Amino acid sequence: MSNNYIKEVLETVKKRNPGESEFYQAVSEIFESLEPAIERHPEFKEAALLERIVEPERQIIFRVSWQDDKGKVHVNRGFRIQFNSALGPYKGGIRFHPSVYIGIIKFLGFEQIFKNSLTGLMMGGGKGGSDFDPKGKSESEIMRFCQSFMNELYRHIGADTDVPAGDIGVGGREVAYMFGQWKKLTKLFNGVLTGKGLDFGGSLGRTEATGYGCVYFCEEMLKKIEDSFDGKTVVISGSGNVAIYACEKAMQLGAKVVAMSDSNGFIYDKDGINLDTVKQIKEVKRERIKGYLNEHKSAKFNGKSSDIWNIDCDIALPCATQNELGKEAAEALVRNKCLAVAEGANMPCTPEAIQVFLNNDILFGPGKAANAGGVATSGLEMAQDSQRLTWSFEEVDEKLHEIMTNIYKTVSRTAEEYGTPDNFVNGANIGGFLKVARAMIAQGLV
Ligand code: NDP
Ligand code: 2IT
Repeated sequence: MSNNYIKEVLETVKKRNPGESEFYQAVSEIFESLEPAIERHPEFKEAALLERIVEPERQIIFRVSWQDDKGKVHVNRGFRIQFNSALGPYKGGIRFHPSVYIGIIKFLGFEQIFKNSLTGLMMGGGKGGSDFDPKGKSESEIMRFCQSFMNELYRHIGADTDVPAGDIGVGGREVAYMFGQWKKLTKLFNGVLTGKGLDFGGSLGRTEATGYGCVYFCEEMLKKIEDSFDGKTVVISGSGNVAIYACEKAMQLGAKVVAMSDSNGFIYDKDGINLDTVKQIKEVKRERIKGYLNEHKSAKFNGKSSDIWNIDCDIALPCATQNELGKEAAEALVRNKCLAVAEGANMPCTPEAIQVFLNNDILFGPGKAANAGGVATSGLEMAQDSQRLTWSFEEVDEKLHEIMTNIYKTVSRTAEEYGTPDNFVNGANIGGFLKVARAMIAQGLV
């Protein structure tokens, strides 16, 4: 990168946010793409747009005290980063995972700005979470934690200001507990959270949306090489919300999914994974993926999650967590003649891995485009809540499909317009950025 303005702002980001490696990684990835856009639009530099966009509008960090079933008191840290509201109310999920700290929430919030922009809906970027570890907690401990978390969060959010949803460790169960507490504290029954239960303002299709959307995006990429999911072998990391529904849609389109994982390892079933078993283990029993072998004796288990990428496949969908797919894994995929990689997770591929894909002409769909289906459908849930109406599954799924196709078109067109055809990383970063930048300039210095 040769642009001095971009370099200087990046240097400042490093200095002002020490120790926040994931945030710095997310900013540098986007900045690397922005060079042609910054050069074509001198007004961005004049408006100090990059300096402004990397600084969250508001950062909230709070104490969450809660009691376990034995009466012992625990203290966790809660976060909500209200990053950018140029395009609409702050919007983005909440993550409960012991690794959570400010650097992770800021990386996720930053990505969310551009992802939400790409959906074409009216949503700004935000993210929240806690270093609370839901693993091994009882149902009532989860409920009490969610209530304590909302006891502080409620004063910062609102259906027209900031609308949280799920992410790692936060699904329908946690969203419902948080919604209950929101209602208790504010008396408001509205669309303040998305991913709610279908009986109380949730949208059909939201559960499936991120995984389905990722496959729809990948399908569009495959059309470029006149190919499809039909008959393909697919490897998917993770076995949570995104992974399960990416698997479901890939299978519906005629693919065979042979491997899935969790943080303890991966399963390989050469005949194709039985998704009902995975759903039973993960959605109902909340157990480890290794349990798959109890019902499918011919399947194999490997205790090293990252080795999943050594499996021969045509399509790889990383759907677990950030930086789970590095350079060596990318080289293994290239050796095995993988055709396409679409990121269901946020930033799962390291910059070195992405470079390997781009250098080897592997179709690569970056997360902020490929996994935007989840937040897009959250946007559709907000629309239904505002209307006090619910749409059918087919209607929501059709809109999701259309949004993913449009994102692909934007990303692909922008990549071309800015001189790097088929580089969907540049296409997504520039495509998402331009709209936010224009809106920020139009709205003045506020
Ligand atoms: P879940 O909590 O439902 O599932 C996460 C899955 O990833 C679990 O199988 C988990 O395993 C696995 N995982 C987590 N950390 C690791 C690790 N270090 N190594 C291997 N596996 C790991 O979360 P989601 O499915 O909702 O989220 C997955 C990814 O998708 C995240 O990056 C999230 O930010 C992103 N995303 C989610 C959206 C959504 O709508 N939910 C929307 C867009 C992106 P284990 O149980 O062992 O921890
Ligand atoms: O990363 C993401 O886009 C999400 N976790 C979903 C956010 C949302 O508001 O639905």
